[in-house]
Amino acid sequence: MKTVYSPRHRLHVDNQELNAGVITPAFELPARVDFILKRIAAIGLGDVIEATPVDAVAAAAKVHDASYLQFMADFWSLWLAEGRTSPTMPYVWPARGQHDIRPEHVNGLMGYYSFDGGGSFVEGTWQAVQSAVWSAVGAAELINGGEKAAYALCRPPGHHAGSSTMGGYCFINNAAVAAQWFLDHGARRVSILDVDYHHGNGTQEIFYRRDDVQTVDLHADTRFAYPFFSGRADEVGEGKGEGFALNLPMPFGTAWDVWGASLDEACRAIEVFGPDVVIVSLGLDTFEGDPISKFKLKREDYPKIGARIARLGRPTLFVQEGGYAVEDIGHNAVGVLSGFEGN
Ligand code: OKP
Ligand code: ZN
Repeated sequence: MKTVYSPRHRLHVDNQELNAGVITPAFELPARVDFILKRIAAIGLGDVIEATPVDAVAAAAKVHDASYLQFMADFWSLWLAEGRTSPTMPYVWPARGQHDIRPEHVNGLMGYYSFDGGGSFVEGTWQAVQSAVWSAVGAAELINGGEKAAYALCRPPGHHAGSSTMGGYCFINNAAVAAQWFLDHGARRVSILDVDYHHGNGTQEIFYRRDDVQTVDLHADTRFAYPFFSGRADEVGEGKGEGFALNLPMPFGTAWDVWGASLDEACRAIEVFGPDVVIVSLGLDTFEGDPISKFKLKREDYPKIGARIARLGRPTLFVQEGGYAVEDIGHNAVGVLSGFEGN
C-alpha cells in the first residue's frame, strides 16, 4: 500500500492544550508521523510519496464554510496585528442564552469558529493544515487511479473539524474532504468508518443530512468522554440523512472482545449501504497504552482491524486521525494497514 504525506506537517509544532488547569504541549506531536514512517519503512509497506500541492481551500470549501476557511487563512496575520507571536487557542464560545453572531476581533473569532480550545494555532498551522489536505486528495487520486487502497498520513488530524468549527486538534476535516472528492470524481456512495477512540463529531455534522455519505463511528461513550455533545447511539442522521449515521459508543475499559464485535456490526452496516469507496478515519488511540484514552486494545489487535475492513472488498482510503502513544503508534497504524493487506 502506498502512503501519501507532506513534510510540511512539521510546521504545526509547539501547539498547546489546556489540561486540568495548566497549558501543556499538545499530545498531538510531529513525532507521531516520524514513528509511523519509521514503521512503514521497517516492514516495507510500500512507497511513501510526498503529496503534490493542490488547491486545498477549493477542495475544503466543498465541506467547510468559506468564511471559516478564510478565518484560518487570515489567523496568523490577525494575531500578529495584535502584537502577538505565541501559540494560542480559543477561550470563549457562544453558549446557551447567547447569540450566533460573528465578532470582529480575533479573540472572539477564534471562539466563533471553534467548539473547544483544541484548535491551537502557531505560525505554520495553516500551511500544515493545507498540506494534510494535499495528502488526503493525493491518496484519493491513487485509488481512483486503480489502487485497491492508499494511506493518507495526515497531520493535523481532521475528524473533529465541522463545517465551520475547529477543535480537538483538527482544522480541516481531511476524511470529509476526501469523501466529497470521491463523490465529485465518479463515486455515488461513500462510507466513512471512524475507528478513532473519540467520536468524529465533525464528520458526522458535515454529512448528517445527507444520504450519499454514510458515517459509522466506534468510540468511547460521549456521556462520559470527549467530545461530549455528539455521538450518542440515538443520533442516526436527519432528513434524507436519517439512517445514514451510525454511532457505536462503548464504555471505558473496552477491549478487543467488545470492540471487535462493534467493528463487525459497523462493517455489516457498511455492507448494507454498499459504498463505492470506504474511508477509514484511522485513530490508534484505542490502544491500551494511549495517554489520553481509556480503551484496552493491544498491539496484536490492530492487524485484525485491517483484516476485517479488507473483507468489505471495497477500495479503501485510510486517513490518519489520532493516536498518542508515540512509540507505539507506528506499530499500531502500520498493523492495521498490513492486516488489510493480509500479512
Ligand atoms: C483528537 B482525536 C485534554 C482533553 C481534551 C482532546 C482530545 C482530542 C482528540 N486534556 N482532549 O480524536 O484523537
Ligand atoms: Zn482520538
